[in-house]
Amino acid sequence: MSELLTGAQIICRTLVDAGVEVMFGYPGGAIMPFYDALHGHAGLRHILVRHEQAAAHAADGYARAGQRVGVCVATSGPGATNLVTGLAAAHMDGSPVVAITGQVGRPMLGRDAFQETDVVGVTMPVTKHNVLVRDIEELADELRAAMAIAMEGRPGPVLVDVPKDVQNQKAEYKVPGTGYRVPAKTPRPIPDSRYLEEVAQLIKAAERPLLMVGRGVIVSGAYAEVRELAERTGIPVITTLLGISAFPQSHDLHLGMPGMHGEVHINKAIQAADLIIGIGMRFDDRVTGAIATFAPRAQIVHIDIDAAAIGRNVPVKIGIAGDARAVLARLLPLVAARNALPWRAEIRGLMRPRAEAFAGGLSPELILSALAEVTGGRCTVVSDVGQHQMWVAQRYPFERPNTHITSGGLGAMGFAVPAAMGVRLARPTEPVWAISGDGGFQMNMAEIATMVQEGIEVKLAVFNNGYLGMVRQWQQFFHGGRYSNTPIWSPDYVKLAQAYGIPGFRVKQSSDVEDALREANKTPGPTLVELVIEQEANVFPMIVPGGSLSEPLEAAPV
Ligand SMILES: Cc1ncc(C[n+]2csc(CCOP(=O)(O)OP(=O)(O)O)c2C)c(N)n1
Repeated sequence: MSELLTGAQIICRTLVDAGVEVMFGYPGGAIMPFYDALHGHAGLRHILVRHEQAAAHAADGYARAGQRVGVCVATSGPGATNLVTGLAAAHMDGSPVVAITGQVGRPMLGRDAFQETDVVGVTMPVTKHNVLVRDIEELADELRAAMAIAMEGRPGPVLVDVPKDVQNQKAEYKVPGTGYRVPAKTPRPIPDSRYLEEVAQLIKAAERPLLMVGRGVIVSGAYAEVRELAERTGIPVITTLLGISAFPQSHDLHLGMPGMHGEVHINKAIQAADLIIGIGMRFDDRVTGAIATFAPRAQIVHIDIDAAAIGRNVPVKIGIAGDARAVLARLLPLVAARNALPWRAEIRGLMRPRAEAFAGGLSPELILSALAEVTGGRCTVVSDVGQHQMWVAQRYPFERPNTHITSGGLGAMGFAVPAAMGVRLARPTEPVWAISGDGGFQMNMAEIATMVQEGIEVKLAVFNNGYLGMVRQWQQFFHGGRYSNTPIWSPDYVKLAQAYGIPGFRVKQSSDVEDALREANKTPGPTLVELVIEQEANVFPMIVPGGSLSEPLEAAPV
């Protein structure tokens, strides 16, 4: 069965047929035929953002929360280049985003035409795959391939660039199955059982073993398998920044986050461990600190779907390239029950009271426990980048899978507000809180207008310390206290909320935190809470950049 459609209509049909329901975008000259085809199109909801960066982050949030492809759309030139940060964030964190960009017509390509940018060239390093579609006959298949590639293996962003004249051209729309070219898939090798046996032996023999889990566990849905492995062996579980919520925080075996802002006993445990099993994580520098001194006594087993990640940063004893859930399902029958009670007691002995950097005012501890209280833990927290992000990661009690979303790899300030819109659209019945600093919030706060126009109920919390806090902390510690360009002025956030027609609350006293968060949580529609926190509070503990996990700072250096 076939029918004659324009390229623009083919894009719409292909998206609908692939099950896409929502997309985030911004129109412009080179993508106008697509927007025309979208007009009144049943089944495709388009969210008009205020900046294309927000479209990419929102698609990313939607993809992470919904575990499906998130779609964003932009025009050529500035529209497409505005997507780049969002694509890079999705690329670093393995999120399946498909970007569709308009391009100047084919006869204009390479002529410095108005709003012509080689977006395939620009986005090459920040996408898994990208393509300029020159032939209308290939348009539907390229889009289908884009969606498959985005989801396949380690998920990631794919960009499809469509010249305006291709959008206007007519061709037969072939439904999948007629001429549909299945995208080339990398075959997933089944791990050799010899290696799995060896891993089981290492687990049996280890005296100080640790599990270190990352976002790969969330992507593959390996919660039950990780939990079974931990409970059967008594091995404590460390969750990386992106692995937070892959394992319940309150579980006896849960330790917390490692690395630059990991608790002292967690990093010391890593340094004392004789076996580390990393699952769905990358051993990136924020986790390892100085590689030369990382886990000096440990043999490392690394399980990750991305073969290129294995052995890239740390030498491994055994590397298994595969889906976390599939590998663990094959490993579990080989693993004998054991416990690690002496080791766990040793780790408990390394624990120490948290260095509380708050002389007065609102503490993040108080704010985050109040948030968990008022939401009954039934909420997804999307954090931005900076000190508040680390406080959320260290202190919010994440119990349910995949309820913590942040830009970990790229660390893109401005992520939280738009990403939270995508999360909310993927989880329309769950409270979604975007937690930002006053710096990151101001980067994409224009998206409040999108929320109002589209009725997207995101709850906004701004930790206002009057500084680009994390950079100020580094200046205090490592640059002689010279606060170069880190004091940052904010508008009156309550008035800002009013200007957008949403309720706004300002909290300065601890006694008001819970009431304000409760009110904001239960008031329908988007709401904003400004939390005025101590200006020069610091995140502790801290490993000096490039330093060893064995040498945490627990107070500002003098
Ligand atoms: C787009 C972008 N620009 C710059 C940075 C560098 N950076 C990392 S944290 C930070 C400060 C964040 O300040 P704020 O949003 O107020 O949060 P806080 O650290 O105070 O909680 C900066 C500038 C970044 N991560 N992303």
